[in-house]
Amino acid sequence: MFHKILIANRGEIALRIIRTCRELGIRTVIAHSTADAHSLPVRLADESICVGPDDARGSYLNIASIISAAVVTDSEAIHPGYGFLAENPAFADICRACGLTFIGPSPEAIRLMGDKAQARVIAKQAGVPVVPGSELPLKDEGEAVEVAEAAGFPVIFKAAAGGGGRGMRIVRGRAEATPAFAACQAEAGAAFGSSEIYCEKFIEEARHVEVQVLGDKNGIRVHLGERDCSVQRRHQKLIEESPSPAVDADLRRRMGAAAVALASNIGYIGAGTIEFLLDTDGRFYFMEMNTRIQVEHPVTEMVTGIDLIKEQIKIAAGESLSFRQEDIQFTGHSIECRINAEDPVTFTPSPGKITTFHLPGGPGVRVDTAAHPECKISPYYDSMIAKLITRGNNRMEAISRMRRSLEVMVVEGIRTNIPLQRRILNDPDFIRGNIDTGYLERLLERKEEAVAS
Ligand code: MV4
Repeated sequence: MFHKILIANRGEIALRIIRTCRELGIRTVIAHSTADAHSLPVRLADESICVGPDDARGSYLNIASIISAAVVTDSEAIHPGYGFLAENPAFADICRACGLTFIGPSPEAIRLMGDKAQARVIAKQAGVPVVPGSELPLKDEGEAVEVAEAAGFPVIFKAAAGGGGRGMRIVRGRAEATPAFAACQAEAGAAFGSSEIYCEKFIEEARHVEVQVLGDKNGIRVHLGERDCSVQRRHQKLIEESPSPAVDADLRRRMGAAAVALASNIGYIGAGTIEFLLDTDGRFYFMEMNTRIQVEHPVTEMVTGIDLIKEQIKIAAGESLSFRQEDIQFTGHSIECRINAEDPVTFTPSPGKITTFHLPGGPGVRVDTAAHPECKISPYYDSMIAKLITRGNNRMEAISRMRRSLEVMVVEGIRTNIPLQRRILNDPDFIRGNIDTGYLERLLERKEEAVAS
């Protein structure tokens, strides 16, 4: 096992990694920006090292600075958390070249799954259902129209180097296809440095359901069930839960087997997530694979009892998985609400100093946050300030615990989306589990029920 790990991240995930390292008896070094010099992760890690200025490009994304920090602190491994360098194959390559263990999959696996068009081909080869569409990146407008017509409108054009909803265009008819293709291609080129585009049939009213997998060096691979992430706005997830209200034991087994088949096909080692679309007829289709730990990993931990960060670290250290698929039991239900520093109506970021910060507690309540009273929420980073996670013996108990938690959570000094989360948790459609990727947009259209602050 490692003696010392450098954490190349900030906020709640940095704290989350520190906590598991303490349990494992591993020393931690937090690499931080000047803006985070007084943050909780800096105070709680065993060591800290400043890697650059407030702007993430000079610090959390600064590969040379982070590698140097790991070397001078004698760290053996780097945990990238999520975002920043977590899915940067060049960074994983450099870690390897410098004799540092990147706590994550191989650079080859990151690179392979980072090309979303390539990932589709690999999924198909592994026998995993994919949405009808193009097998290779589209050459030109002519081919785009051809493939779109074969798939049947509506279709969606996606940037091969995109992902997570970036660089996508929904196309409802033939007339829109040519201009949409050109616009999508230009956007992709400017945003990702690759203008490769692929096409899929657009699945309406789908749910976003993703499967957590783990793989070790011996080729043992398991799935840890699914998370339903359908409550999102502009591809920003607001609420995640496990299990999905739309997935029964049989579908879980089939989706889990598909996810494991894909992971096995690429010899995947580490923690990963396979995203699927689940249509209204209960059919599922591969969308993309995320080769990192995800924000919403706690709901999986709450229903499986498995510490995913601990497993990531053990796998990276070369240890074998200590359990098999049949050992994994799913018990109860867990929900996560992301608490963001933003206006609950306009969604504009709301940085500033938190004056009052009161957290809920009691049975089945977990809060992952690095925020605290008197802390400053910086404008330089993501607006998520806390994750409120509840667990119950069933979905309704998890909802009740989330409702009572949201009722007593107080954040003053900045605006937050807590009022919006309260509204969702009291919405009859959400309570029924009647959610799809268009759910939140529809709720926000219903202006008559103003968000109660
Ligand atoms: C889709 C889709 C429907 N059909 N692909 C969004 C995130 C990225 N992983 C892929 N995404 C989607 N891909 C096909 N073929 C629906 C989404 C999608 C979505 C689309 C429009 C508006 C909101 C959405 C929310 C989640 C997923």
